[in-house]
Amino acid sequence: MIKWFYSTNHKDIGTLYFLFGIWAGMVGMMLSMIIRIELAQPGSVINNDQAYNVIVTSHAFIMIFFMVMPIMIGGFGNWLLPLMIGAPDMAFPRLNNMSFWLLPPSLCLLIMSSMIEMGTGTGWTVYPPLSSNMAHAGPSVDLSIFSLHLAGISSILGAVNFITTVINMRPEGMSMDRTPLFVWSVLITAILLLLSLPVLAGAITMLLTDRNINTTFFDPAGGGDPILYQHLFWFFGHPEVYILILPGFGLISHIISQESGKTESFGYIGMVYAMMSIGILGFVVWAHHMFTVGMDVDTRAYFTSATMIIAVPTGIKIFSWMATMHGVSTKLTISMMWSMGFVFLFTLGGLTGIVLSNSSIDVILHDTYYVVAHFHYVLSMGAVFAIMAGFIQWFPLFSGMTLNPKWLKIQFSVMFIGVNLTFFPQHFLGLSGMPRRYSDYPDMYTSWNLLSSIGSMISLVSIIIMIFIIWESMISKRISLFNYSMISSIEWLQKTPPQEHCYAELPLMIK
Ligand code: HAS
Ligand code: CU
Repeated sequence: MIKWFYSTNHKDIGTLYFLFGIWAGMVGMMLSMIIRIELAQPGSVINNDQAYNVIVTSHAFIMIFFMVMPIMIGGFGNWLLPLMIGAPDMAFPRLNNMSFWLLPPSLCLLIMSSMIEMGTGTGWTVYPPLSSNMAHAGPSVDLSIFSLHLAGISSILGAVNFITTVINMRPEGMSMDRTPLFVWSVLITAILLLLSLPVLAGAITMLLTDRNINTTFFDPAGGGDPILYQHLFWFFGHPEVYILILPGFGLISHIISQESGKTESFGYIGMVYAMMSIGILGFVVWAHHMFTVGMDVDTRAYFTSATMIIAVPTGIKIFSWMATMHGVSTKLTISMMWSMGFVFLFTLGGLTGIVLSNSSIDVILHDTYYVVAHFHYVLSMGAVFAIMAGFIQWFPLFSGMTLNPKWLKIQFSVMFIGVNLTFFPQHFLGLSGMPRRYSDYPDMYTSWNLLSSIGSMISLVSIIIMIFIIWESMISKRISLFNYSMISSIEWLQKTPPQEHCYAELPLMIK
């Protein structure tokens, strides 16, 4: 156990990322349950609007930076990428260890920021003047900024490591056009991280000096401009949403082609070019988050058109996945159920994104629950479904054990119902004008909010079932056949009596 702390092995570090991400995911989920309890009916439960905003902010930060990114890039990336290119490890193993260990202190800073004084109630966008020292006096926002600094350094170092690994450590004969799609997806994600995070770092550092040493980058009183912050934030923020989904695209491609009994995804080269186009286009559409700041009509027309063009490469991906599934008669496995759920619900979320990209419509829908519904369809049902699919697909590799397939099917059904019941009604709330980031609402919004809260309880139950399924696989000692095939594990099995096949030794034997 203790060796994991200083291990430089990509599998150990991948496992650390998984444990960290799962823990953060549970914290993030608890925060979301507080949100849904507050919004289950009109009136107040928390009785403190600043506290409500702090919870919303922490929920977003934890889910984005401490759940999805660590699991997808840190967990799956570290575990699978070196194996897929046949490399013995990552290019810089000790840097890899450092990338991980920057995250716990970063999470500590974030949690501390919510526990002291007034907390950070700014939303994950941290817009000034709300985040400036007038509306948010005290050290909370400063701690959140430091938290982002650390998480940002962690991601930049990780990105450098992945890019170097993919470029330098492929075997002879594996040209880039033969490199697996998941490896491509992580490479493109890493480039996006490397180009976008420094811009966020700049923006929040300018905010830090505005708050503490009287600069006025974002303060008109000294010649600054708060809109500048929004441009800098979204120049990072939009590529960030593709950072959250691209590794998921990679995982889904592998699962669909594997479970369809095909050697490769339909349209492999098209898939690579689609991911590259999404990555490049992701940098030129940022102002679709700012249609309400008073842009001139030409700029709005440009950002609307540029944004819509992303539907083309994304559509190529959706239809290629469907073509890969086409014409096969195989058993519907659990990871395939999650993958099909992903393709269906991600498309739904993508289509509402196209609706929002129309600037004249967005002026109406901006900051309403329609936006919340959109991004939870692409994240809670896109990114999270991809994580569930990948976790179930590769659990035997990661742990050496097997999960109970019947319970996994029940768990999938419960979660599928839960998340849709939570987020589908939010489209209606948004269309009828309910704003986001408020702790209360008029009576007319009660029904859909109650339904949404009931849905969130069902999702919570599904996550508890999942934790139980993982626990059950560990105590039941069902060693996966996958690991019998590994020489070290055969030796281990031969010299170990079956009653001692316990989970504690498994991480050691799958080296
Ligand atoms: Fe988004 C806001 C537009 C994809 C995440 N998005 C957000 C926020 C998050 C987020 C977190 O233009 C909120 C940020 C905040 O806190 O304020 N988004 C899009 C578009 C796409 C898109 C056009 N988003 C994502 C992904 C995310 C994500 C992926 C994370 C994983 N999003 C927006 C806009 C806003 C926004 C506005 C600002 C709203 C506001 O007011 O604040 C595209 O990448 C989606 C492409 C995918 C598809 C589906 C598959 C394609 C097919 C091809 C045929 C479809 C066609 C379209 C030709 C389109 C099947 C036809 C159109 C019809 C309606 C029929
Ligand atoms: Cu965007």
